[in-house]
This record gives sequence, C-alpha cells and structure tokens, in this order.
Amino acid sequence: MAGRDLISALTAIVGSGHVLTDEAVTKGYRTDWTGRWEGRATAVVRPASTDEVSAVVRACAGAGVAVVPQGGNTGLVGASIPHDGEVLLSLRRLDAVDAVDPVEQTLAAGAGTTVAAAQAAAAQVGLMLGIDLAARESATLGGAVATNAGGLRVVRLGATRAQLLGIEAVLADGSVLRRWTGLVKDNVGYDLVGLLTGSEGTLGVVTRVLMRLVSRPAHVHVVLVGVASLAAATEALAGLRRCGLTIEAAEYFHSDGLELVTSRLGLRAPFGGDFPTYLLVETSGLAEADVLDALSGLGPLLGDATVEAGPGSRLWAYREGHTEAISAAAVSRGGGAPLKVDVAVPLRRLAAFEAAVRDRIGERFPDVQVVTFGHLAEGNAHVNLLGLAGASADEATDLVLRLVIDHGGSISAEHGVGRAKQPWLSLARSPVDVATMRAIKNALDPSGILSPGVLLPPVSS
Ligand code: 2HG
Ligand code: ZN
Repeated sequence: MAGRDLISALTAIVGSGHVLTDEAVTKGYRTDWTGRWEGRATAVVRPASTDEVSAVVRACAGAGVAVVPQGGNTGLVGASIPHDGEVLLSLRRLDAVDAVDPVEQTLAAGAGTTVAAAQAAAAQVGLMLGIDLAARESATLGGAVATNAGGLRVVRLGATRAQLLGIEAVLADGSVLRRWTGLVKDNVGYDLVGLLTGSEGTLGVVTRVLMRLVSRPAHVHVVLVGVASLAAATEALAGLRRCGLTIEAAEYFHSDGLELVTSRLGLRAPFGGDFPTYLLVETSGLAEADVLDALSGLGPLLGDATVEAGPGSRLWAYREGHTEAISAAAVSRGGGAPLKVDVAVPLRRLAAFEAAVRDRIGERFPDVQVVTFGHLAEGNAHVNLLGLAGASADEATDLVLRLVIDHGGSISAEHGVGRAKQPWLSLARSPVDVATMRAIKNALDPSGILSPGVLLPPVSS
C-alpha cells in the first residue's frame, strides 16, 4: 500500500481528526520529553479502542510500515519516538478507568490512563496503586507496563510487573491477546503478562491493563536526613531497616542536585547547614516518636534530620524536582538536553561507582557537570550529564555503562533499553540470552513491524 493509501486506510479507521501528518502538529509526539530524541513519522494515529488499534496495526502491517506505540511520552530512552517513517500510535485516548473493585483489589483501565488518574480512582475506594512515579501526571499505565517502570515504591511493592494481573494487547498481526483472570494464582503455561511487561513496544501494543491495588499504609512519615556521603546514606538506610521501620520509599540526592532544585522551584534549603548527601525515607506503621527514636539510633551518621507526617509531605519536592531542574539547568548552560543514564549497582558498591563516574567523566569531559540521584534501596542511580556535546553522547554512555559492569551492575535499572542503550545490549546480556530474546521477537513479530531498533537491533543491521 502506498503512503497515501495507508493514510486513507488509517483515516477510515480512526477518523480524519486523529490521523496527524502536519510536522508542526506531530512534533510534540515525535520528540521525547528531554528533547534528545526526535524522529520522522509517516503519521501520528490516535485510536480510541482496542479494535481500532488492531485495525491500525493490521493496516500498517499490510503496508509494510512499522508502528511505534506511545503512552505519555515521558520515557527517557527514545523507545516511544519514531526513527524514520514509522506510524506513531498514541494510546492516550484509551484513558477510561473501567472498573475499580475493592474486594478483588483490582483496577481495570485503558492503557492511556495516567498513573495519577489511576491513583485517584484507587484512592476513592480507600486503596492505593502500587506504582508511583515523579511523572505521574503524564505517564500512562500502558507506558509503565511497556517499560516495567520502577519509580518510588519498588522497595516495598516491586516494579510494575509485580502490580499487573491482566493485560490486553494487540499483536503484530492485529490479533488481540487477552489474559484477564485477575487471579494472583494462575499458573497455566508461559507468563505472557510478564513477558509483555518491559517489552518496550517490541512484542505487542498494550491496550488495557488489570492492575493489582494495595492497602494504603497507615502512620506515614517522611524523613529527610543530611549525611556526610553516599556511603553514609547507605549505612543510615540499613540502620533504619534494622530498627524495624517499614520502608515505603528510600531515595537519595546530593548537594549539587539540591541546589538546582531549590533555585528552580524557589524552595528554601531543608536545613540550616549544607550536607554532601541527603537520604529521603518514607516510613509507615509507627508513631512519630518511634521514627525519631530510630533516627537517634543512627548516632554520628546523622548530620541533621527533619520528619513530617506523610504521605503528601513537601519534603518530596526536593527529590521529585530533580528531573525538571536538571533539564532547565542543562538548557540554560546551552548544552541542550542532559544525557541520562539510568543504572543500578549493588548497594555496597554504589558510592564507589559514583566516585568512579565523577573521576572518569571529569578527566575526559572536564566541562561537564555530573548530577546523580535516585532510588537508594535498589542501588538505582540516575546519572545526568550536563553540558555534554551531542557528538560525545555515545562515548560518555559507553564510559558510564562499562563502569556499571565493572561494579557488578545493570545497564538499565528502570527506564528500559530503548534506542539509547540498544547498542550496549551485549555488555549486559550473553549471546544465548540475546538469541533467546531475538527468537521470541521473531515468533511474535516475524516482519519486525513493532518498534524496530528499540531494545534489539533491527533485523537488517
Ligand atoms: C525519577 O526517578 C525518574 O525521577 C527520572 O526516573 C530520572 O531524570 C532522571 O534522570
Ligand atoms: Zn527513577
């Protein structure tokens, strides 16, 4: 089917108002949140139902045109951005919360439902979604599933895969796969729900999800602690865990990131004095006096601390403001989008890893500012490089990812592989592992029309 015929076919499926081809109009879909990833799309198509998604995928497959699914476009590795002429399938119109069941503790919703909308629907029945992300207002459930998003609650509840009970997805031939029992115990063959989770749009287009809901913790407190180093933050977290505190979230950042956040958001610094590193912990189940007792048990590790009743404490702004403040700082230095490298290393090696990154980047790129922060409990560091010339992105990524491997870590903790890390896949996965992933991809998408170049190299290369 020629390009014009495909556009007519797509228009017949979703209506002319939902097939966008004007480059100025599609730019926001074709460019990622950071501005680092931008590509060309044959069209942006906005279906409103699973049937429409299925028909769109069939039409594209018939025309030999690839499809890239997109949720809230908050991913940071280029997985939901077209490369060269794919059809961009925006799932944002599939945004209905269909059912919230307080007995089964489930929420059924379209893939385009934002995380914030799902959280609000869960709260209405006194329950909680197990996923929380700083990008909650834009990030969608389908995107969270497609990337197996991590976020702020992984320490107690696990990542998105652990929150997903059922899925509806359109496969590469347009057929609809539906696993929807809602049962936690359902062991009948391969875990296709788990397989599609984290597949980054390469195996199917997620259209609906059945999420597990959890009880809301009681007696929530948010604690911000100033400490002398990242190693001290790690020890402090271990100390708080040993006291029996239930940890709902455990995050860290450093003084350089805090400075960017306070000036961007116009916030006062949290303490009278400055500390090299800050640990933010959300706890539950204990009275404030017990939390204070646990903090005093940290002894000299504790530089300063403040405790607020949660969960909606203003202390979170110091941590959640990082992404926006870093982007604004990168733009104002004139270096374009920051280079983001999301990685995890074992907790005991996190401080050494960060020190090595600062040393090596400092030697090789002396003008680049390194800002790191992240999810401490999982050893998940968000390495952000500001002021790096675009041409040096591959070299800097390579340097950081090799240090990750040297420190026994993972090259992608929670953002996925996308296009950003696809060239480094073999650093982290053996030839047998990659061949197994390729075999799965070939079985489900033999023509390679779903998100080519994301996660695995395109077949032709
Ligand atoms: C977060 O934890 C996100 O806030 C974004 O994963 C990380 O901006 C980043 O590098
Ligand atoms: Zn994160």
